[in-house]
Amino acid sequence: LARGDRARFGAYFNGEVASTKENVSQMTEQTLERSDLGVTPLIPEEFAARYRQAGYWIDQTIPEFLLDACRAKPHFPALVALSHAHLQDGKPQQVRYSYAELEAAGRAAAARIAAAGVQPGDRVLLQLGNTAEYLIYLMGIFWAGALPVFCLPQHRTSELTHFAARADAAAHVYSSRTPGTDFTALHQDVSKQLQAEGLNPPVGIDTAEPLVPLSDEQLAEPFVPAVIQNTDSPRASEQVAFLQLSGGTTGVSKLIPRTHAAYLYSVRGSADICNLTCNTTMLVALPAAHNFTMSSPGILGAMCVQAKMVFAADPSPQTAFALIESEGVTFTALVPPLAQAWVASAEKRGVQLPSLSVLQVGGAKLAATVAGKIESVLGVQVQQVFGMAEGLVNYTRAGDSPRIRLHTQGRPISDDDEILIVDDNDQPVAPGEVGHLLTRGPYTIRGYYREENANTYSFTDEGYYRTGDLVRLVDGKYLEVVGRAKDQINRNGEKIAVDEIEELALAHPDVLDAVALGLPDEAVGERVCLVLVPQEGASLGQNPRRTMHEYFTQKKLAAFKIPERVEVLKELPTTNVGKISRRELRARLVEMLTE
Ligand code: OOB
Repeated sequence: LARGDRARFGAYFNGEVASTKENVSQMTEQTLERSDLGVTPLIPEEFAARYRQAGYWIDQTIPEFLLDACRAKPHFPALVALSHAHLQDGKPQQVRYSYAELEAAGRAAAARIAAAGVQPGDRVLLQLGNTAEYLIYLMGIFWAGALPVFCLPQHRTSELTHFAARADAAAHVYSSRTPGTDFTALHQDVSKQLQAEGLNPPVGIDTAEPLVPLSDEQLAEPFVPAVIQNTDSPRASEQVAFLQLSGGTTGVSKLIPRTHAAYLYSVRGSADICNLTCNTTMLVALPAAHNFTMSSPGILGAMCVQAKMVFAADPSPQTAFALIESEGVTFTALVPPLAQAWVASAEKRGVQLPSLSVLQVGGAKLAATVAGKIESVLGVQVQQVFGMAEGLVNYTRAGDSPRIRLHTQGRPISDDDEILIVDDNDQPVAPGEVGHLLTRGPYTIRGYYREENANTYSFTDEGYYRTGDLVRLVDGKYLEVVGRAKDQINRNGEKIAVDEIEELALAHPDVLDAVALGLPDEAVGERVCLVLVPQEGASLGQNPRRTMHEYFTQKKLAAFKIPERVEVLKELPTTNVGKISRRELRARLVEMLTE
């Protein structure tokens, strides 16, 4: 099937499997075979029925949600952000949109995306910073009936080629005015790479080119967002809406298929827990593409209640404090290292942020001491958020005691979020003991997109997701994250799979063995450190860090993943069963660093 046909026929992008009524109903009525999970990660019907019954899953798609959001209070302020399509003295200009204006811009973006050849059901790589175009094109992609794939602005050819190939992307949305990187060249490089692999390159859509505004007549016409024309499919709201990126532990990030109904349930639940209203002014300081920023409660949570969103071009205290003051920001979210930087800056400069009432912190473990300082120095209430792009999100609540607020990472959104804390043999640990967190629930996925192998070990037979986090239960329902069992580095809340770095390092001709580790760091939480054993007789030069930096840059890897510290050893420490001991290695390096 051609790309367009496949999209039209396949409820879950696999026309081959899902194109007949029998197949679709079979798929929804029983647990899928493992082999199908990679392509069609469905929730078994008995669970789906329960989630509908409980009112969690309502029959609304994200495109419908977005349209309703714009029309509920059309004259309310929706967005303040820099625009790459509106310049002032050659620089991005600050623009303001009401909800009605946002609808008009989103519809113009949808028209542009459709005119570029994107069809309902197609996947579109969205790769923008926190600009007005981010939200406008996000809406445009949904309203064109397509599925966004949330890339980060830092991603380079290595990552983008993988996502484009895996998702069979029809378009790549970027801005040629993003400072510091030539995105037109990046787009061309990705296209060239895909063509070399015999794949169709995505069409490029440059958001720095101004949109053609719709005429008053066009705006007055009834507008119905495009949908996949698939009469055989089950509820549109229970189909996949977009692909989010996983942090990954094995190789390059996996794609996370999130469905409309399940995702919107988490959005409504989050907006409710966080007490968002149309009087909220939310500062969007973290990268917009993150699941945290998108839905916890984030951009979609703000839209859910017609709050005002203010996009910060960067999350530095300088930029953010000025916006908080000028726009009267009441609510925002950060990762722990940034929260710490805000506290330090506010302390030093004697800054007060009187309008701000809640600072959410998540994406990595927040130290209780820092949590306390956020409250005492910034004069705001801290809200811890422990979530994952695969689903489950936990929050501390406004009424929680300081002990809970400062020392735990909260409790789940839903009463139907199932939590298991188990030992290495999947046996439940005693209450209060540390164990592996497994979870299943109304908005947690049952499998990654087209990852049959990974799905067999990332999910249990009962459909629980193995989070890779080590947690313990506090007061019977709160979770405290105490560590991590997965091989991942958490740098500024960005997740890096050690595997991806090690595999690339091993491909270097002078490298015999390689281990990537996260080393604790004040400024970013953890830094990527690479320990290398050179091939016999080979050397990695006078400055191995520089050698490897050049090598990884040449491999076109996102800069945040490139090791910031490289150590060369003659051999790696091993455990008594002969495996490389990461623990021992980490201890040795920490010791070296503090010497
Ligand atoms: C969020 O999502 P991801 O997919 O980038 O990363 C998920 C992982 C978790 O499994 C955990 O290892 C870590 O990030 N994490 C935390 C944490 N929040 C996330 N570890 C300790 N304490 C926390 N508060 O990071 C994400 C998604 C939605 C909302 C918030 C964060």
